[in-house]
Amino acid sequence: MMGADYDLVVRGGTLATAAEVFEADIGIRDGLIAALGRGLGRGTEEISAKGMVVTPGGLDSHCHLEELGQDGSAQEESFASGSAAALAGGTTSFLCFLPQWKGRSLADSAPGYEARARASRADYGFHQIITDPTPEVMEREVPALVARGIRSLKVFLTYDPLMLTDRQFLQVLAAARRLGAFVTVHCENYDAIGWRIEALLKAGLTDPLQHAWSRPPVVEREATHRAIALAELVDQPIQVFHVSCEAAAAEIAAAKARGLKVWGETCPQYLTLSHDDLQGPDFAGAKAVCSPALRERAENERVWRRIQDGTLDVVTSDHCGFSFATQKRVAGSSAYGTGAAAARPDGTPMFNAIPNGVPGIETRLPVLFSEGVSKGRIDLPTFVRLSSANAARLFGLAGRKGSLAPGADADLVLWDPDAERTIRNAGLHHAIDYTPWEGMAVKGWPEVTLRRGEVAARGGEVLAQPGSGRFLARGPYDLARPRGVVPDGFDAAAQG
Ligand code: DUC
Ligand code: ZN
Ligand code: ZN
Repeated sequence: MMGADYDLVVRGGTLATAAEVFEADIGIRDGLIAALGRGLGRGTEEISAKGMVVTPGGLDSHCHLEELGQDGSAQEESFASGSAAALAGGTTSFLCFLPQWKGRSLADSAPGYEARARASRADYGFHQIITDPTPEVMEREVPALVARGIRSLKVFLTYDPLMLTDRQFLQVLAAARRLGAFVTVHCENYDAIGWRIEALLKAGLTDPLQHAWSRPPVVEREATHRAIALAELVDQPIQVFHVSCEAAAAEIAAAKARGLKVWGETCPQYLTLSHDDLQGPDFAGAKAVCSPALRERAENERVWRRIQDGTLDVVTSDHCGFSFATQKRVAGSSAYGTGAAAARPDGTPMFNAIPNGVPGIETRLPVLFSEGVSKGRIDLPTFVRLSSANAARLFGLAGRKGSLAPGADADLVLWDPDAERTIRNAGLHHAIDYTPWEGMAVKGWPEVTLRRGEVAARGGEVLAQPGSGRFLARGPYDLARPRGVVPDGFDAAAQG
């Protein structure tokens, strides 16, 4: 008897790529997609995808897992738990963050972090956060990192322990340009936030809702405008992270219209949650404190429109989990906050000392599929671009991730487009004690997730073992190259 043609055939699904939707089988060999077509030959194993939509596995290019604080302590969400949640939610790879702390080298800022990441069940890579761009860091450590395939830098324009001045930001942009690295930016105006916080506290306004009042859209718009202008000055491609509002998105749209290499990211929280979620009994609003802050309800639809018109290219989770019982209710328990450990008489933190972040690595794609595809706001190719394909292009993983073409990693998700579920924290795999989407009804569910040709999750059960994820080293790629347009023809970045 003849041997099988493939290790695995996923048969009879409706395939969705970044460009089109069509019926085909997928033949998989050695963890890679080997062939697409109707009536493919036999596989040693076969999975029926009849009635299912098959997309590339999700690439979550922005999440915080087991991140190390200044004191070396790690975030509660481990690589093992966070990656289990990712796979159950249809995400097969992610990019997370190596921190740097001011006054320290990169090597001293995150000892052992890469070893911790080896426990991941999903494929993973890193962005390097830069908070202190000394010549030693930028001229010795960052080039070595880039050579090892860590080819993107993240900078913050706010948060005391993290923020860069404009001059430092320019230095990072210039170094990235010389190295062919990509830069991602958290855009909020540090001084404006500090000034508003002081005034709110003086007025005795300390509830979680005032987190949003302390950093309204204009604060994000200003920093987005500034980040884009400085990137234009240096001629360095950037992505603006977690766009929460029309005002900031409009800055990105204007930059794109002028031909700049500027891309935008948003997250499900800015598409579905609002000021309403920052209020509620028993300090529940703290669960939805993240930065940029949630906006008024009407803003959700404006952000959807910026997805529809192509301004926003990627939807990530910005998963940054702090359990309600142990962290959200504990003042100043993370660098992602803007206050000292200031507590109110009942022991809950002032709004500015609540750790910023929401957990969403598992719910990212079900929420996007349901609110986007099932409700008719986006089509399937747009879903694929937002959930994996565009991130793969932006971060040097095109051809490997976010693609259903032969030669790509066989990372696939089989969606039941008609499945109706209710999101419950009890059913999620992350380590956090709540989800901001508790009780949300969704239509469309990732029933089976394949990672490099293996069933990694099925029906809510995670099968991939800790340590089975692979590090994604990223080489040079065109999208990260500058345009070659500098003011007066003088390339300041090239001077070192
Ligand atoms: N915003 C968050 O809400 N959490 C992590 C970091 C960030 O920028
Ligand atoms: Zn950020
Ligand atoms: Zn983040």
